[in-house]
Amino acid sequence: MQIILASNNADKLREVGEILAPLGIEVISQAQAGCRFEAVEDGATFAENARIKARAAVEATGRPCVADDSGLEVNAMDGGPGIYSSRFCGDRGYRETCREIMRIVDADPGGDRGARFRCAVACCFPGGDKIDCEGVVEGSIGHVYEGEHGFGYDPIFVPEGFERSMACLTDEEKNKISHRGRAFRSFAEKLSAYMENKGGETIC
Ligand code: ITT
Repeated sequence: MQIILASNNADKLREVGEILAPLGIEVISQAQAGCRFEAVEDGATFAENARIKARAAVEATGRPCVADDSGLEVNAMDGGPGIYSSRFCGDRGYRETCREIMRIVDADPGGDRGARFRCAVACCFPGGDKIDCEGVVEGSIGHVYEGEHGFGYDPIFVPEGFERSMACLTDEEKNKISHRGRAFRSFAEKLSAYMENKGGETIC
């Protein structure tokens, strides 16, 4: 089975491909499906933004599409940057943005370093059906910027039960515990139940 990921983020595409491949689902990007566009993510939640991206891709391709809206929630930033994770970085790059988050958290020595990555997945079908899932990984903001794997905020996020940042994990290790891994494995289960209900017809 093949499904379109409504994303322009090559790192996400790689991770989602690796998560879903063992479950028999091949992921292609909206660009590979022949459309290049950026949906306006003006929702108030991760779930709303994921839905906006998936719907826009369904309208452009006429095929079922899945989208991921994700980000980092930092307790010392009242849950920010949250849905603004990408915009908070802007053009300055993730190394500088990560350092800014560390400065904010370090400003209160002994304060709350808690944080989490959240990922909302929305799959939309041309007929109007939808599947929604969410995955979370709890952790904390590290004291150092470290690691070469992953992307975005991984170098400053230390998952619960680990000593080092998410960027020190290989893709395979990250996918086992990550917000995205959890959300897309749950999506794969719901998709398979949905297809059984539809009588096993090929929908993707
Ligand atoms: P698309 O909307 O095209 O999918 P995007 O990068 O803009 O790509 P989001 O709107 O979901 O995606 O923004 C999520 C941002 O949150 C992303 O750019 C990263 O900076 C950060 N983020 C999400 N998942 C992450 C992960 O697994 N590791 C590190 N940072 C992550």
